[in-house]
Amino acid sequence: MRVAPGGPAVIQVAPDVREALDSGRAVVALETTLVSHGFPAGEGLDVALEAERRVRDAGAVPATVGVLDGRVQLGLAAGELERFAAAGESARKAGPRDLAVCVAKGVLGATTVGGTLAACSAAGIRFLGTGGIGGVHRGFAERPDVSADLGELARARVLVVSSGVKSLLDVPATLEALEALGVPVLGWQAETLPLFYSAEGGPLVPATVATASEAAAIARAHWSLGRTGLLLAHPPAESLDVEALIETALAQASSERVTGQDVTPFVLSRIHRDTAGESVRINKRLIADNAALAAEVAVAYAAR
Ligand code: PSU
Ligand code: MN
Repeated sequence: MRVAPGGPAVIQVAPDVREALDSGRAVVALETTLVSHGFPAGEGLDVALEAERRVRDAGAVPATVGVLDGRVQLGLAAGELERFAAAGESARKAGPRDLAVCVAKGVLGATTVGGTLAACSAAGIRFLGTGGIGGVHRGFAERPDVSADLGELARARVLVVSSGVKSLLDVPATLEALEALGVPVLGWQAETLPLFYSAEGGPLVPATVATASEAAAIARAHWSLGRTGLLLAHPPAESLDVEALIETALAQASSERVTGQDVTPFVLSRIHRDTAGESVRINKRLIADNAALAAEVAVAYAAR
């Protein structure tokens, strides 16, 4: 093994990703929390591979991010990706605060959107696709819980494509927080923010975009003016109303004293269980569609 002077590199970029970045070609980052924690055991790998495939089909290079063997890796080999899927809940959910701990302790860290954004900033990747970002949790006035996804979106110069904010959160409060942080929120051919599993019923977005090149132009203008990320909200192609299930699952989480980083995986797993696979199917589809849209925008951005 070759070790750089001063010790092994904390951040490692896969050769195909490095080459694409160096030649100004489109790169899309993907996260691993959804691979390890977002789906029933054994299903995460397919989700990850399908997202990578959709990124490639759209003409970009996927860089799936995770922490393993003491390094933050951007661009995972199939065998590495498999480790995140196989680990499931035993992989550490790695937000921005957890990256260094995972590196130094050699712990397998499945990066959240926030953790992935931090890695993107370090490596110069500008686009990320995911299912739904984290945000301000319901009941935040009694128990403050705000996802580090928001703080990192305020720092990273990255455009994130998601089906809005996960609807187990307080969606209007999250939109307000994004405004306070100066993060542009763009509705993809839509005037409202999607609610993750459903396209309709969310608050109005401040701006709508019609094409990938328009989204790329806004990102370019924003980055030349400011320093934050952007959220491109992509309504899911199919909708499922899970509000009643969310309320039940949140009540259960609170009575079982599930808190902090465990809340989101707990609620998602209840929804997946109680919809007999429908929510899993919709969640898989929207992740793949968001990866493809992120790639389209990345390609448009690289084209000029
Ligand atoms: N999208 C999905 N499933 C997920 C997530 C996104 O379809 O599990 C993950 C993302 O990694 C996001 C995290 O960053 O959920 C938010 O967790 P928290 O609310 O604890 O910040
Ligand atoms: Mn939290």
